[in-house]
Amino acid sequence: MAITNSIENFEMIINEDFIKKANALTPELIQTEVIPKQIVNIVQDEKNYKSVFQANIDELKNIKMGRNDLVVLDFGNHNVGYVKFRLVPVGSPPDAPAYIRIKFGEIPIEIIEDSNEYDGDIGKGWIQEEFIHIDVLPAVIEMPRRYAFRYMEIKVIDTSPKYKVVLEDVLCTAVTSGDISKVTHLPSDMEIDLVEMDKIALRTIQGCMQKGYEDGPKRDRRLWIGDLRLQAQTNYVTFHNDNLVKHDLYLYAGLTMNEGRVGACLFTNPKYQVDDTALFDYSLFFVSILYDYYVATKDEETRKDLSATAYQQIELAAREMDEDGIVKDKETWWCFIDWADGLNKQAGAQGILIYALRHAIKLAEWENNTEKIERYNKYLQKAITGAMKLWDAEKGFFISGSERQISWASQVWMVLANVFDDKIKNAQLLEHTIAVNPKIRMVTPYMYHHFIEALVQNNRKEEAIKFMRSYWGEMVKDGADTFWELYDPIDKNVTPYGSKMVNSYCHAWSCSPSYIIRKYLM
Ligand code: RAM
Repeated sequence: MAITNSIENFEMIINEDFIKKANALTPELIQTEVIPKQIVNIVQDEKNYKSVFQANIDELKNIKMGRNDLVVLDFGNHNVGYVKFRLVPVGSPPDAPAYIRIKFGEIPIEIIEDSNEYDGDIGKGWIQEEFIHIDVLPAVIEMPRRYAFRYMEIKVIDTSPKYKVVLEDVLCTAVTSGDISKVTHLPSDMEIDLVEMDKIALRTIQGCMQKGYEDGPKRDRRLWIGDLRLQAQTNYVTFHNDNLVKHDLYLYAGLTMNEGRVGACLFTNPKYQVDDTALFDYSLFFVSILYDYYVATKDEETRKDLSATAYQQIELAAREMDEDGIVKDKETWWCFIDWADGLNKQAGAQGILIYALRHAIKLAEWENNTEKIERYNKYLQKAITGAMKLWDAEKGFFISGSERQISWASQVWMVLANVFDDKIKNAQLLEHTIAVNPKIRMVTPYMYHHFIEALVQNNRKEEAIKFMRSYWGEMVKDGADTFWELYDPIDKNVTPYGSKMVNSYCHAWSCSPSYIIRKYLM
């Protein structure tokens, strides 16, 4: 499904002071030079595409390529950066341009997929593939974009019958604003598979740490606030780049849309621009991100600057409750929650409103704002009453929407919102969900993150670890170097975009194992 809905009569409201503060916080990127480690073949086994060793990288100089020859280079792990190489002719003087195709893949299958077959809903331009004519040889080719990849394939479409080409000096300048030296080592008694998951999660968030917290360095390469919340939480226990969170918070508050609503995502190039998409849950998460940021940093100035923006998100969301305190459902793509097909968002949205209200009350308490404390407590009581109207005591589940849908996501968010205010009941609901396994399941690591956190917070650590293993652990077994945007161990071809070719395989919201391990399991 493409994200197409825009808000009506969209306008952007700019707060220049906030933009100035964000600008001053824009990080310098750390650059690292990476060279390919080996030459590989991409092969298919029973269930997967994988790379197998073909030759040492030193062999590259001996590989003379003419029409339809190709070579796949393996950089050893996932990188985000700029690539250059030299193309040198061998044989007679080049009597025609060299014409080459270059593909970059985060995972092996991206090298195999044929972009001509792409028929997805979102822009084909996300596929990392370039066609280049080189008129004068030898030449240094500096690739035009920043790529996210482990594998690079160079295919010679043609040279001429009289000459071939050889590749030399292939180099990637990898970039990030995440300094790995700031991350502490896990205790030596941590189980080995959790250590491995943590390593992959760290690489995932590091790839997304650029001039802001991007959602994915391959796609969408922009700032999405739902992703930011998980990145920021993970950052506080790993990279400690709190200024990058602050930078993004000022940008979101500095570029709101109609009525001061925080947008779902932001563009930073060629200029700062809020997208014309608003999502109920994503706007509310501004409140929670500010709350988390203050808890982590005690930065009074930022809290004071940005609390008005947070309060406005509460006012806008509270309007969406009906007289019974239930968040009104809509037909449109009004709230995100998860990419699960057919998911009704009402109960999830109800939970998120309660979750954010609890944070807004804290923000109000920190500034002794009695008017706000009272007001938000009233909203909170109303929203909890509304939530309980969605409770189906007979079934033992929260229902959502006019069809009374029962999904995993609805239960998880009501638990995180602590509607019952009772850890035993919360845990029972989670266990009931696991036992019944409602057919509207979870398909993003983002939603799994919330499920795992709900388990840990309600004394179900062992269960949480078990699910981390059966989800992120499975991804590791399927060859993840960085964690993927979408993953369903039962349906490995899951994608909301009509084609897996544009799925992102290093995605911000998937970095949560490092957060869970470092916050709750140490
Ligand atoms: C997709 C991306 C992004 C997410 C939105 C809602 O476009 O995965 O990270 O936040 O959906």
